[in-house]
Amino acid sequence: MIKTVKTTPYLDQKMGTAGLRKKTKEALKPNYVENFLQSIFNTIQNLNQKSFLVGGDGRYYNKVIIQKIIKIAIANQVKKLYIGQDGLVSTPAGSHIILKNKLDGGLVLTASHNPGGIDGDFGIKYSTSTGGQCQPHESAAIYEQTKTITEYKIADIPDVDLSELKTYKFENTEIEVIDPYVDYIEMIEGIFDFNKLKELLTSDFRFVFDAMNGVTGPYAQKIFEEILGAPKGSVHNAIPKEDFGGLHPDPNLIYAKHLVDLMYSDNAPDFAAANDGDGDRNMILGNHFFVSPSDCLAIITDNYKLIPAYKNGIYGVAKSAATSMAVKKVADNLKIGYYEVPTGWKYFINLMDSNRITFCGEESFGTGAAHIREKDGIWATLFWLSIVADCKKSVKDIALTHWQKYGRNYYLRNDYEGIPQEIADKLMKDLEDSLPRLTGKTFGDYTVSEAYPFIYNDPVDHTSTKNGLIVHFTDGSRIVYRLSGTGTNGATLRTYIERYVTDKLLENPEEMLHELGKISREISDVTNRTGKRKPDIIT
Ligand code: VG1
Ligand code: CO
Repeated sequence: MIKTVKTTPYLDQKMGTAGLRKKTKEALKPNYVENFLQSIFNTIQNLNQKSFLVGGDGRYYNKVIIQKIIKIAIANQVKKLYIGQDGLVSTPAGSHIILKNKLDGGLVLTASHNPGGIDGDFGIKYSTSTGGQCQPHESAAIYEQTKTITEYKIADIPDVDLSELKTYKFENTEIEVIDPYVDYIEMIEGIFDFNKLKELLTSDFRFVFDAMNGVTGPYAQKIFEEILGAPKGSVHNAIPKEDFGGLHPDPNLIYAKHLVDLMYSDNAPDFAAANDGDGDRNMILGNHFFVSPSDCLAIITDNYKLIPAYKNGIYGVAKSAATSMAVKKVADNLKIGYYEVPTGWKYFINLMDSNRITFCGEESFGTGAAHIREKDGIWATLFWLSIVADCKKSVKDIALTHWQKYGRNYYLRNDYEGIPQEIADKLMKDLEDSLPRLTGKTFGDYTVSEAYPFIYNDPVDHTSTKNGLIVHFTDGSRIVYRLSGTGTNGATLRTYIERYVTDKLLENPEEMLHELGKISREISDVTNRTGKRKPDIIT
């Protein structure tokens, strides 16, 4: 019943910012997924005592991969798999299930905000018992396995039915099909004041949640419509689809344009939120208003007292280096700890586990807290609704009041996509080498105060990680450069640009950052090297 299959390594199975992420067609190659899974199991001791969560965002090919996971886990004598019904589990719910049941880890099958389908992307996020994705040294060990693998083990059994909540036993492995919603909902109900939220959502307040045909649809319908009483149909694109209904399930101004258009129309609702494919990202919109993710983190932090779970105080707050400095102003004012980490949620985990932070966020539409070890789109939505319910102001007025108190960090991310890897690597290397010569240099109205590669020393395990190059200007403006670790098509250069002002609070960010955008190109020499005169995507 257990077979050992000979295989040869693929040499491209290094995990990026959030797990393994590739074109779906890569995953379809013979033994591609099998190699990766066996490589993970090869790095774990005593598998017969280990239990894992399995599920995903419902994208194309997940169902096939889940059956492979089951069979390879059985052959490797894993003690138990908890599998979300129909193969579904959101990234935040998965984190909670691992923590609640004290599991040894989990495999969440998602390429997150990347498109799905045969021509889209697939991905595997591998989490450990922390409830969050594995640390860099763990992914490095797995990568070593993938480079030398010669065989994998697989059980020869028929596919397991995942449509019913049932428990199976094969050899020494138990397979339990679990409800992927109930535990998460119970947990989230313990954080917020659901009575207050219900009052808001059953009033004439007009609310839309867009699940972008990803996995949060059923979670959102249960929470916002069934429990909190929002009108039926408030959750849009609510049914998880293998190709996300053709949507690019990335909740930003470009890929959620349909929602943005609605919120900027004459008939705009009061509030809208969108989530990405696996439910960890969020975008918050008000009537004719967009909340930038960096501001989202700052405003949430400033309002922590409104939420029952945090009213007695919070530990510090952390952001990725690329995220704007807005939250630092709040942290300084509240006199709480403040940390800056490399891009990727895994860097927040040690800070949460050591009670250094409660909230954290990234500019890439990620906000979250220490209730789990992943970012959480529904949590962010409920937090914003709680702020609205309490201060009875529009989303726009909430942001404006915040900027009047703290000033505004105008912020944009410019992405240059599909650059040949060697060109991108050379650009970054040359840019890094040029940083010492930048200090004191003037570009138009802006003078560089310091420029350096961002190096992070984790306060818990003291390993240094290099991620991104930072250029500071004397007026508080910043430009951060880094290469994406989630792209599946050549390299993507991300340029993060911000400018701090205390007046001119309601201007157009593209206008406010126009000159700095040009300076960012001058410094990186991107146009010369790639032929690109402007970014492919601005968010
Ligand atoms: C991007 C974002 C990063 C985020 C990561 C995973 O990574 O910039 O902030 O943590 O995606 O997001 P990169 O390396 O392409 O810049 V998701 O929603 O996978 O979990
Ligand atoms: Co995601």
